[in-house]
Amino acid sequence: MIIYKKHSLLFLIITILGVLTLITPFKEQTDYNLSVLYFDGKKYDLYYSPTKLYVDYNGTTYNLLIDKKNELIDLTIGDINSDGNEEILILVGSKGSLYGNEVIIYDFFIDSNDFKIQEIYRNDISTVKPWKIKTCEIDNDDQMEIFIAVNKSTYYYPSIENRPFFFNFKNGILVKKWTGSKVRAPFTDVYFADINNNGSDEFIVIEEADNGGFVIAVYYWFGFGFILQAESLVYDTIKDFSIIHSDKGIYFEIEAMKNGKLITIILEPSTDKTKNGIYLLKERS
Ligand SMILES: [Ca+2]
Ligand SMILES: [Ca+2]
Ligand SMILES: [Ca+2]
Repeated sequence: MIIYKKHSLLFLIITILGVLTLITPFKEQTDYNLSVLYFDGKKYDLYYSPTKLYVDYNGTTYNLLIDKKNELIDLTIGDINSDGNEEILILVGSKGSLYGNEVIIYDFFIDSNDFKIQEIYRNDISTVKPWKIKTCEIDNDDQMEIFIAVNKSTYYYPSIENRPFFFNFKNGILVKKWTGSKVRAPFTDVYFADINNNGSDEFIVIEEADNGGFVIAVYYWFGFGFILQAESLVYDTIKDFSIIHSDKGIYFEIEAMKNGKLITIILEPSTDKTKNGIYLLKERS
């Protein structure tokens, strides 16, 4: 009888664990993020998860991720053809993959009061292993750039490393603007924001420091490449990075390991210089 009880207890624990494992991915599946898409000056809601991407227009759902074999790796929105409406750009890849296979661009329009989604571009870029896509405006010329982070080797740098690729969308295709083998050092993530409010986004890169650790480096576009404008001190690791827009300007909030401790730090531009003679992204005290 006791053995039976032990077995039923074990069975109960296994059942609970089983139910929990079933519940956990289900929770993630329904935990959509909300983004905003402008169309004819109006806002539409765009919902996404790794396996879902849809627009809710007047209560009707329009699915974009139709191919069930694929998952969403990353997405971005932006008016890449300068017509006043934002397009949706996505990277899709095989289920469970860190890298995308295809870049797909969708446009939206109203036809006889019907909301229509049109795929305007699709390209297999699996050979360069893309993992991040972002629209940005690096040269203030009314032609948005499309940034794609890829993971590949190059002729001069044969090791597999993250590389920054920039494109423009011209005549219905992605045209290379700048495809760097690297900026200054290997990077782990990138962001864009117009920190100095001059109409051009700065290229904000989390990169490896020379002697270990990581720095946040801010670059600006200058004609045919990027110039380093500011950098942070070196941190053991940078776990989280956010760009905060406030009345007093833009600053960064990071979660970083510093001297073995995980801390939240506010970084802001300053006129102090680092040992490299570069403006310091200073920790707010
Ligand atoms: Ca557009
Ligand atoms: Ca541009
Ligand atoms: Ca700027």
